[in-house]
Amino acid sequence: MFISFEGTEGAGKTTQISNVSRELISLGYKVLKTHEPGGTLIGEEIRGILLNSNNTAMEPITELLLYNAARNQHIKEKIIPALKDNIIVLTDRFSDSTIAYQGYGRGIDLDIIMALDNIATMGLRPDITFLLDIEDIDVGLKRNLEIKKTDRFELEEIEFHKKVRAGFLKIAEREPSRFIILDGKMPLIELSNKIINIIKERLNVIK
Ligand code: T5A
Repeated sequence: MFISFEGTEGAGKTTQISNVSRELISLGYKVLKTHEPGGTLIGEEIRGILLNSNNTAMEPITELLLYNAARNQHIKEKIIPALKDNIIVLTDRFSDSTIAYQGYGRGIDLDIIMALDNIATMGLRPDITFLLDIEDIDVGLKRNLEIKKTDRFELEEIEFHKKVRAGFLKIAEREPSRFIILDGKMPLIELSNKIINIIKERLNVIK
């Protein structure tokens, strides 16, 4: 099973992936916890370029190509081999982030985004995508500020983040069978329990 977690900055994806992974491992499943951009040695180098707040001159198309380059490496080197081994893959972001950030956020034509996505992913799509949604963008940005996280995207204007959030909601609306939208402001444990129960149901382990 291939599961992605999406959302705007500081929505709680990393925290939820840790909790879910721990629970699934305790139930005897094999789990790969990974993230984008990154997840491979080459991908982590690309991540360094993408998130470096000094790279203010980066062109939107350069950014788009780098995310896709990292993703193709991630899929071939880690995700596909894990899925072939029956390992549950939990990824912190995947293609929907590119559609939301580079498409709806930066304004790159969605046809260009999807054409590149088909090349990079070879059509691979998550089985389930949890969208941790926070209506008030500031909540997530403040959470990240508190832990001193200020990369190139956290420094973007609030309007950019609002467009990204609206983009995620539009993507989710188009694919209701894949997306599960949850309130990212819910208490941590309550949110984890909800996510874990949904995954267990899909895995048919609830007796
Ligand atoms: N990007 C990425 C693109 O533009 N295009 C793409 O194609 C891709 C793949 C990646 C950046 O790249 C962009 C998007 C991103 O800007 P990143 O460092 O990987 O950057 O950062 P994010 O994925 O955005 O992750 P964040 O670190 O911003 O947030 P998370 O993982 O959503 O949040 P998390 O779990 O680290 O939590 C943040 C803080 O909030 C607290 C946590 O304890 C932590 O302190 N918290 C909660 N507090 C209260 N209640 C809850 N429910 C909480 N959940 C978490």
